[in-house]
Amino acid sequence: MGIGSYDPHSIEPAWQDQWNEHKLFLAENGSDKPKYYCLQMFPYPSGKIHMGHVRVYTIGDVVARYKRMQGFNVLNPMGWDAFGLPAENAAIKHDTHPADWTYSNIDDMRGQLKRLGYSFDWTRELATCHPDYYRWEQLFFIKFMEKGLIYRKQSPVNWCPSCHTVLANEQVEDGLCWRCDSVVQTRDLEQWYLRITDYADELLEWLDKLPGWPERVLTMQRNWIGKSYGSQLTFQIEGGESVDVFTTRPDTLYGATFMSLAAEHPLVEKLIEGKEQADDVRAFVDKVRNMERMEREADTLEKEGVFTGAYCINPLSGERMPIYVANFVLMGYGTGAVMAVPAHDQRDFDFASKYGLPLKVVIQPKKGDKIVVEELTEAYSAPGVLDNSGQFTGMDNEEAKKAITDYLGEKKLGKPTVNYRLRDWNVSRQRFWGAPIPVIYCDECGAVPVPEKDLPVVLPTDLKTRPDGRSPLPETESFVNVACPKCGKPARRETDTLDTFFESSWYFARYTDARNETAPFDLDALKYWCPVDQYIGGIEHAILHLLYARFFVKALRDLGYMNYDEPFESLLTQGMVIKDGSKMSKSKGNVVEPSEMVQRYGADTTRLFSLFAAPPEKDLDWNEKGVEGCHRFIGRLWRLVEDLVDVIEPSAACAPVSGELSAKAKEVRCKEHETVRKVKNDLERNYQFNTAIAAVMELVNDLYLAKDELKDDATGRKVLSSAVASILTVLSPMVPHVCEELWKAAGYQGMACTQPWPEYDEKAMVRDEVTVVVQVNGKLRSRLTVAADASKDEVEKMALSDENITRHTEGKTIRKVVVVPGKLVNIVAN
Ligand code: ANZ
Ligand code: ZN
Repeated sequence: MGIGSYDPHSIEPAWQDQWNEHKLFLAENGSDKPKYYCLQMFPYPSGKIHMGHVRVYTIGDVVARYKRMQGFNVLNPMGWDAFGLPAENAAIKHDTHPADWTYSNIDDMRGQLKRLGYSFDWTRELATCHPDYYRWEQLFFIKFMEKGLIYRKQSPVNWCPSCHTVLANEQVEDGLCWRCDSVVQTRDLEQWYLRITDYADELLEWLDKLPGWPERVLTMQRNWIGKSYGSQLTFQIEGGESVDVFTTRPDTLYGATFMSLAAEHPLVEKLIEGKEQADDVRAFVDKVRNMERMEREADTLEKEGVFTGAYCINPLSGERMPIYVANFVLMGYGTGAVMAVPAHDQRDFDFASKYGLPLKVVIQPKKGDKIVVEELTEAYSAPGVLDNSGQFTGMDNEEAKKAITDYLGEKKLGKPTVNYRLRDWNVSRQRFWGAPIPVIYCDECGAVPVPEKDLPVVLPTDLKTRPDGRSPLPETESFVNVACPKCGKPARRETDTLDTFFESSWYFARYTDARNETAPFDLDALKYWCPVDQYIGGIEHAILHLLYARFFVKALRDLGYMNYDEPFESLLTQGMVIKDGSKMSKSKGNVVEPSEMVQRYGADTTRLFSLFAAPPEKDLDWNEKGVEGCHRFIGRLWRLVEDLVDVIEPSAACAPVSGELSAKAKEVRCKEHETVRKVKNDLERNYQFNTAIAAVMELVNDLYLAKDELKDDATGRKVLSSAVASILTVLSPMVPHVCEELWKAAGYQGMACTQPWPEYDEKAMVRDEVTVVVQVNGKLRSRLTVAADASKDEVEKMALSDENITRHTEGKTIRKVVVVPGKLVNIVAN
């Protein structure tokens, strides 16, 4: 009797309907089972899912299904990161509203994800562009405002000319816009900032308590926060003023021979007033300020500067130090002023060499020859002992850092400080398709938050985008003109919208209680589900989204909305999908469409390939042969079960087998349990799906070889029945549809995906016989089958009398025999 041929297009939708009808993937808020929250980064609804999506959602789906089979109450939700620029651009092109484009894309993509058989709880679906979602972050915004966590400031910001909007520092990558790769410019604008720097220390400290995160991501976050211990020192300027510097090397103070200021430093104008250098300095300042940010921050920047005509005094040596404006000093770091120590800092060395400024060696190596200024070819930046440093001469330089800072501290000229690279998060965007910032400007009352009862501030749904790409909001009188909530006088609504990263900073919390209409989420629901146990997404968010989300959880915790510290317990960053050596992208023309794959091979093959072709954290190299191989394997599995349906005893599924087993049956039984163990170990060890799948493939092969012999006796049939059931259960999270179909065809009880995860039995894995390889002079010459408990002597004797071996040792003297029990015999003969 046959079970028909393998047709993914008929069985896949049918099983998806079945799972749906049985509500198998609905997560319950509260249950006796332990909870497991599996989350994958939600997609931007661009219209089509791509292979990167397939990869991450397949990985997530296997985790979710595996955990369900292990008895967890699993939350595996899906939603849409739905605000953002592409919708606006598409709307401009098609002369529609971004909402139409977005919602229709969401419908398409939901269908595509469903076709792949992912086990999402669709009842919790959310779209961040919906007022039911963003109203809550407008509430967070005004609460942040009340707490002083949000403020408005005029300052130089990153401006993307093609996106017509400002960008956060995290959204500028090597000087380019993260979204469109345009060169980012600097503009002076008044913007809203979130005080993420208030949490710099906590964000840093918690990185040590996230063992489930990849080291690489932890390091990137540490570097981004960039905590740096140093001192702030004060230098008197001749003529009255003073200037503070931030230095990590106060021990080198005696060697400071000049001072470098940032072009934007507020003292510059005062210092040059009435001086002959004034015009040159102003010209230089203009030039530097107009430089592209990328150019200015590049390591390769040619160091340049100009003398201001002013001097300050070295507080220890008493020497006069000329004050320069230098292009490599940034206003946004430390104090925007640097004490230049050319003998011990390479940038200062380059600068001093160029302008003929004096060098003074104040640190000497602990061992070896003394350094002399005349012979220096580069700065000496290693540790050492102080030299030429008055009372501090001879002191270890690490000790001197504290000693010099303390000494100046007594004169109120220095103090230890900590500096961070992290800047506050600019959250306002000059875009239309985003959540309106809930603020009203009144001439009398200033920036007034929209009262809670008036939320949400709904983004108008009847506006047209502008052909020039600018937001239509500022000109929309009906949106802009409102009464001031405080004094009632005519006022104007804020027309900037929120950075879309605002939405993705808390969506994981909304999923726990996605239909709540009176609160962002219920605290009990949050307490039950959070933190996310396993988060999966791309490495490109190593800083951006992952840093913002961590900050939100802490800030909302301090506002009483949340009750835990870190959003994501474990993080898996999957590699890219590449083809012909580069990342799949439209511009490279190397895109493989998931929908075409599904049409050709079905969802199971598509899923299997994306799991099998590479371990999850590595890049996955697309190749058609690999896909075909996966498809063939599924066909092979199908035919194996087809061949066995008549002999399978459903009650023997994953059960102990009693009675005497033949040697072959024992071997298969052993292999079955070894495979179950290996799959579990591979999944537990960083989700190594590829090796787990390879192990199952081997077992399928073994069954092909053994089945005809085993079919013939009762215990043999039980062994076969158990092995097939084990294969279908462990593969079910990966290729769920075909496993379900074969499970049913074989007559096993229930559904494959609701089976408990199979246990392995150590006793079943004890082998009677093992294969030992025999080498002569390092070359493999024979294989022996020996009893598993054979002694070393017995194995040695067998090896030496083996025909294949005697042929290679004939006429030679055996010099040495090494026996590794259960594995190998090595014979040295010459
Ligand atoms: C004197 C000195 C001597 C320095 C020496 C270094 C070595 P990190 O470690 O990144 O915190 N610096 C301070 N503010 C700066 C700014 N706004 N733009 C450019 N450079 C700035 O770097 C701190 C060091 O970078 C500071 O310590 C300062 O130079 C420089 F042998 O002071 B140092
Ligand atoms: Zn841009």
